[in-house]
Amino acid sequence: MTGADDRMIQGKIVKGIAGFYYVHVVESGVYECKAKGIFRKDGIKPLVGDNVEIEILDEKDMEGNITEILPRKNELIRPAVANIDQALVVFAVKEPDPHFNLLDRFLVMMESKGIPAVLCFNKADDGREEQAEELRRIYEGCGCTVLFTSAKEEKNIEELSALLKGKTTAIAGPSGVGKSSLINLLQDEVRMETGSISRKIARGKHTTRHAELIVIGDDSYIMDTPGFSSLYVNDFEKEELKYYFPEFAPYEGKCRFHGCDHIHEPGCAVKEAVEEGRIHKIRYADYEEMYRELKERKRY
Ligand SMILES: Nc1nc2c(ncn2[C@@H]2O[C@H](COP(=O)(O)OP(=O)(O)O)[C@@H](O)[C@H]2O)c(=O)[nH]1
Ligand SMILES: [Mg+2]
Ligand SMILES: [Zn+2]
Repeated sequence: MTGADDRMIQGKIVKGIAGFYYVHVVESGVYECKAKGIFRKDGIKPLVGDNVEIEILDEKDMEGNITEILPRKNELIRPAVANIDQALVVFAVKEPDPHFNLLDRFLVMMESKGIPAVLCFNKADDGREEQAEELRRIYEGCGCTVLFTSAKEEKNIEELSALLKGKTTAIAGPSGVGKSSLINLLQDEVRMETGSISRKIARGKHTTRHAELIVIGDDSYIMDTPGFSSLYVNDFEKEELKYYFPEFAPYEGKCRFHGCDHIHEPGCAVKEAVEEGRIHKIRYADYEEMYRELKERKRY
């Protein structure tokens, strides 16, 4: 088979439907591919997010066949997706007011899985500076980048785009906070830069029922999925929880009792910091609630 090698190219699976995989190749677009023989050969099923090698079968119709799945950096089960670099956690400054407990669960989940998070408060429209400032205070020690955007007024969209550049990002957050609006704006930036969108992707209208990566730049992808919307913190021990609150770190080892869980132990440096306003009381209250949940779980 002469010339077969130069028909092999690399891309990323952005969508999988009914036995077809849609593979995005930088500068070329999206190829509709089968994965003939891959399962038999490697014993694994391709996932959205997989970096793959494809053999082009028809350049004009953009059809190909996946011949190799490249090693995975990580793999999430729900939603089923591979190679997530970071999470973008989106809440609104108001309308709806942020649900702090849910927000903190997202952050804890990402921390516990070692996935870096960017926290984005959308709907930071003109006139909402005070609410935004309060949120900045609550989350200043949370260990992730905090960004304020307004999809409506197109504020800080370039900054957001810069944080997502070259990465595969899972977007998480409750409905109504503006996730789809932000994604649309990010896609507009791609359209303006490249003057085109991938035709195979453009065909269907977006549904968020399946894991699907949306191309927002040459090597930048974002995944919108409701699979992240309800969360139980349950796959670690209660003693571990404190390590997922980065603002507690400066006080670790300073409590009277070794192995203090910062709940009701006397002489607790974390509780003292909460009382003095060095750790925000909202973050601590959510810590307490999650801790109790993890403790209750033990009884069953
Ligand atoms: N005031 C304001 N409204 C916004 C903003 N972004 C989105 N919205 C509105 O909020 C509603 C929900 O937006 P949508 O993008 O569908 O949210 P999703 O459910 O998180 O995907 C829509 O009516 C949007 O027009 C914003 O920055 N400011
Ligand atoms: Mg949406
Ligand atoms: Zn303590």
